[in-house]
Amino acid sequence: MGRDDGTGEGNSAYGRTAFTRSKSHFADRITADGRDGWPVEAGRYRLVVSRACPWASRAVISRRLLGLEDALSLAVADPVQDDRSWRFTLDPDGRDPVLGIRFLSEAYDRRETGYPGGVSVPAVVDVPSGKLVTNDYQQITLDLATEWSALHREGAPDLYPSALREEIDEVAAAVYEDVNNGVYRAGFATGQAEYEAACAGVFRRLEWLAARLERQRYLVGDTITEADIRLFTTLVRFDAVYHGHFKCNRWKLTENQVLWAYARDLFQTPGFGDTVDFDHIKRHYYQVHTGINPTRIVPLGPDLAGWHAPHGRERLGGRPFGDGTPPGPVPPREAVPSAGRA
Ligand SMILES: N[C@@H](CCC(=O)N[C@@H](CS)C(=O)NCC(=O)O)C(=O)O
Repeated sequence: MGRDDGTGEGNSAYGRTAFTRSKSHFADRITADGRDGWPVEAGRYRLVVSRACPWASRAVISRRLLGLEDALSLAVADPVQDDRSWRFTLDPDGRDPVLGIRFLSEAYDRRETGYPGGVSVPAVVDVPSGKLVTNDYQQITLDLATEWSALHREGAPDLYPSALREEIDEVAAAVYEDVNNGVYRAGFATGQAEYEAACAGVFRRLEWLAARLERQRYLVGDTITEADIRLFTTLVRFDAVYHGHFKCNRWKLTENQVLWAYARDLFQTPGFGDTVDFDHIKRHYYQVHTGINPTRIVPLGPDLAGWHAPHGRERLGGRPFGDGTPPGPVPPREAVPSAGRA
């Protein structure tokens, strides 16, 4: 595949020294007032994701929880990129049926001719013009939660409640640095000391999170928020890819009683586990990062049956959806194939 540099980066910044993650290049926002030229509008935009990608999976979960499936359509890329990056090889004729393109890079090119940076998911594309609007993974979910409210389903939860924003931002920043991105810094370290610092940071922060979650069901307040979505997307990948492939192996998620129960609780909540494709996750990491897995062999484990075991966290109280309700079933066209389900 010729992608031996880690590739999880917008501009291939899996550098020779310390791993650094680039800022998203296209940061226009789709807003209720359309101030960047992109007003919220049902049916106008397409969310392009890989189910393998933790940053894209945040948006897939938020979209489900908020009931935006009909308003914002979804394109799922092949989990294994080629040297032209994300491609629509899962679709008939290898073309996204709505955008009519074979590679996500075509939407980037329509937005900026000769764009020299990398192509990344999540990406939101304007369907009429075929242009990329944003690949700003940090902002996309916040905007789905706040700017898209006119199109939310009835009973949609408030994933970014005004009164808790400061605390959510603070927890999310720590989770980003040490956990979401910490596993990548460990996995793509090119020196022993760099790896050890990143790996130790991952587990220090996970222990801090476990202490916090021992007495409260969710990370901030007593309902599911943006903070939980961001932690979940790393935890659900932990044993399948980060423990082995990224060498974050002090312990497995299943060995930490609190975090394992917390992750199972979310996994079993409609909108979380029903978006997860373990087949895409494993094939992407093990087959694409040939620098750290040159044989491209995908391991058979871990056993995924435990994700459905009772978690017992109801005893901590909490109201998963606050005054709202859980989302309905996954639309059949978006169901995760059985090969990827736990
Ligand atoms: N680094 C991205 C954040 C999202 C991201 O890293 N996505 C990964 C997938 S997990 C990606 O699309 N990488 C480009 C590639 O693998 O070709 C950005 O700067 O916007």
